[in-house]
Amino acid sequence: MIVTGKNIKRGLGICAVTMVAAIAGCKQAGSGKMAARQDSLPAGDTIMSCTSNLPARFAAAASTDTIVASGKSSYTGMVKIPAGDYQMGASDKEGRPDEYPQHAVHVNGFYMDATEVTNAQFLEFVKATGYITTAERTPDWEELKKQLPPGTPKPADSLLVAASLVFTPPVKPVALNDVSQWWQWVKGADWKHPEGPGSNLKGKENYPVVQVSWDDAMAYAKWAGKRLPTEAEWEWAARAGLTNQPYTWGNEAVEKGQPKANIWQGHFPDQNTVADGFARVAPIRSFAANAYGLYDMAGNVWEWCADWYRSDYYTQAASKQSVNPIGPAASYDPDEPTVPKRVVRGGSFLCHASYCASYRVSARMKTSPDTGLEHTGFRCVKN
Ligand SMILES: [Ca+2]
Repeated sequence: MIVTGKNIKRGLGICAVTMVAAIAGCKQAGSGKMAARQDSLPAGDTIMSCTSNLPARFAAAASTDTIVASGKSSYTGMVKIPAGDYQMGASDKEGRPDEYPQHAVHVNGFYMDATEVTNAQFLEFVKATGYITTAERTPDWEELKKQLPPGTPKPADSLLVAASLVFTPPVKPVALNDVSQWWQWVKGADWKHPEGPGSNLKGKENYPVVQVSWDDAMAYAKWAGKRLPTEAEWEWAARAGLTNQPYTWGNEAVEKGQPKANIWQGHFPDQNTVADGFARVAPIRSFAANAYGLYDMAGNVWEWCADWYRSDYYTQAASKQSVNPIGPAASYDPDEPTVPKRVVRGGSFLCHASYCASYRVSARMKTSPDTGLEHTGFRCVKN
């Protein structure tokens, strides 16, 4: 049975008090196969957006105010991305509605980290600054309720704890409109314990740091003397000089030939054949770089961008010349209007063709800036 939005909420009880954060790996209603599924549902049933019905995400506010640039900023590990003009957005019919219309963008040249920021790099930052990430802080209800619809009751104290979202695959097929079937709010999950308190970073120095919020990524970037890429820079870099190709490597289907990226193979989210060698996060540089020398611009972990997310931003952007666009002035996600969100790009190890094709260069997703997830990290850029 397809679970409706109504009984999902009932089933989750207090855990659905907030439905903050975004999940990667989702096909929004209104496009592709999800639209087809929607059409086949009995009247009254609704495919919910991938950003709804996530287990409670009670984040604490972080601040970068106390972070000071290390003064050791370098271009080591970065590659030069040339200036150029391109058509931003989906050029084919595979995109979600927010990838249209394609529109002309000019981007100045910049440097970009060749890889996602690693646990070793993030550790260096934490050691130097004493920074405590969002997921390690106890949430403040007074702050939290500002993001929630008016009248939302205070959740149980047992839920207002330092925690983060961990991928917890179900043992059998589940309705793909209910991300709470594979995401769990886990006390003690944070960047040092990405899969929960029983996990650690031993041997994972060269893995991308995950369970970091947008605020955490901004703090790191400030310390490193860098910044987060704009969404336009990110897509330009992912396209790597190719024109209107769907993937960072060109147009060959993702599952054809040699593994091209760390994604999901098999049946999502209950069966992963691990044909690409990785069930969860993979070490950086495990797959071929794109033509600019950038690794993992598709799959592995989602990457935070600087921009606010607006579902209709491309409609606005198409009406004027876009030179080094920095995104909309404010966020608006019609799926969760009370929750401001930032853009994430690139897809993750949870992306699968049947459900999410966010390893496509134009795919956009949105996540509230205080959210940490096991499949979300970042890389930096520098002028
Ligand atoms: Ca994989």
